[in-house]
Amino acid sequence: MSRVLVLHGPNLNLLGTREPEIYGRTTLAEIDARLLALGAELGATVECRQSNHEGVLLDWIHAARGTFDGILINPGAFTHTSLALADAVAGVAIPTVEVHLSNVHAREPIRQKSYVGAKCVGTVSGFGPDSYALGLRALVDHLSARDSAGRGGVPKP
Ligand code: CA2
Repeated sequence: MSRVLVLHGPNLNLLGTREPEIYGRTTLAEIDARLLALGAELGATVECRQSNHEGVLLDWIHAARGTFDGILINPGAFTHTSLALADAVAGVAIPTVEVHLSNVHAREPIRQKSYVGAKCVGTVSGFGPDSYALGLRALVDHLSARDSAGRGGVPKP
């Protein structure tokens, strides 16, 4: 059973309450509940946390070593600014999938650069709350493919 840590970055606690035209009406609590249910379906344990503080997110990523097999992260605006988060993801070497509610590639040029995404297995962007569900499926699939390759199975390309 894979253990997945879900991290939500700054301002995502406001989801469903402000700017619904960009970020929709689904609350963070609803996204978390959906991820917990999907995790159970996929045979993964899921723990969700949100912080507005870069250092707290860094500490959680560091402490994930030995406790979590994978990380699903929406780094919020830190996506586009934080070399520190990118270094942490690379440093702990825990497979990480980046997700975004909006299609960051269709937005302002500054949002089209992701420092964190460059250190991730992959990114899902633009599907609203479904980005998280798709990202969780991809992460769990990646972890089980990696495990079976470790046991002598055929690795995915
Ligand atoms: O599309 C995403 O998921 C983002 O990570 C959301 C970030 C943004 O800075 C990234 O470029 C893309 C912003 C999250 C702010 O969330 C709010 C939710 C409701 C009201 C205000 C902000």
